Amino acid sequence: MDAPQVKAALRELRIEVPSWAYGNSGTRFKVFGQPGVPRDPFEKLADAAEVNRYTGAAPTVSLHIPWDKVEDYKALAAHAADLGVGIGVINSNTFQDDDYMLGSVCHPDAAIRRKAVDHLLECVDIMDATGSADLKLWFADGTNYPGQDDLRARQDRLSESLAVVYARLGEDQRMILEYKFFEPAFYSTDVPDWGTAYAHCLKLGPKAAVVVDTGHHAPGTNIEFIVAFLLREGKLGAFDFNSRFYADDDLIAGAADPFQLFRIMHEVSRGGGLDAGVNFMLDQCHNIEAKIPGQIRSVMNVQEATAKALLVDRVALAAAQAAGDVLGSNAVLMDAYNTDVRPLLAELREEQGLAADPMRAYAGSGYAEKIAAERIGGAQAGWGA
Ligand code: LRH
Ligand code: MN
Repeated sequence: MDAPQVKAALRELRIEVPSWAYGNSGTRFKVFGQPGVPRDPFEKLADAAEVNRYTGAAPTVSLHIPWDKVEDYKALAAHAADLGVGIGVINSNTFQDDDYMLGSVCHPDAAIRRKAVDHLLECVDIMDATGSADLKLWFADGTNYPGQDDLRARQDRLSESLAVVYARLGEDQRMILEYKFFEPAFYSTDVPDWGTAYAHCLKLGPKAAVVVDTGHHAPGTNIEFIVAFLLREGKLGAFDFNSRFYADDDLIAGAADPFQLFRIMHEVSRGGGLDAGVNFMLDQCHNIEAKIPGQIRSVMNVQEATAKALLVDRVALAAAQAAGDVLGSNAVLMDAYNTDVRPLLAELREEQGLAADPMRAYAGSGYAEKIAAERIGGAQAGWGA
């Protein structure tokens, strides 16, 4: 692709931002508050809209229920529209209720499983109200000690619960299933890896696909292989972009390993994933850094990784690969990766009527000072954990 073609593809790239990135977050050791943090979903949407204002590439916001519970979801969707954004994926939450200590949809007790399924069905009702297409399911379900529960029976319970929710989905709705290899469970997790998620999605049907969260893999996992495989099977539903040095650190996408993000976006673009209905989302926590700039930086990092991936000379790469030219084919990829795409992206932004440098433009907007002054009192939003 030449520069104009890369720009054309980048104009179509949409990165969904998570409402919870604008609230307080932290670790079991401490959750630090920050000035101006939103107190409700309406204020979260206002902050998310700032990310779209300066990047032009983040027009939807994913919600998390009940963190974003409101009386009137249509009013929330209308508020989003007034801000120039839309409500995206609806995330369920079956990991914070006291009843879910031994699991939710995999819990030994049928009444607890029913409660969890009812929450998932409520999330589909919310999708009907907000016009959202995707129900995102991540389950903390698992065990901490060998023998604590029957691993096979938990899969039976999971499969049964998912089938009930799948049957409720509307024509244009999907369920996207996210896996994670550990935490909060420390011995077994019921959806621990892409294979388990893929197998359940295959059994459910065409409206079920897999979510790849970059922080949910054992160290050393080749995530771009998983991406290539799921794309080939038409079962890559969405991404939760973030980065990590150790575990599910939920750091800024590309911050810890920009080369990995490039390799992932190379497999995405090579596999047709840029126009295959894959939902590109951020799933991050800005525990100590300013949240809106953190989100703007994250969108820019995904844009940069994608631009580099689109610059890969596919013809030269295919020829070198066919010739078994190990160093040659690797060099083709590294040439693209080592290309400074920031001038191209700055040019694209100016062509879109945006500031060339979104971080500088936001810093100069006075918005951070405005919300810090206005948002006095009330309870700052957070995970409520
Ligand atoms: C779980 C997870 C999931 C969300 C939560 C905010 O670790 O990645 O996607 O529900 O973070
Ligand atoms: Mn996630």
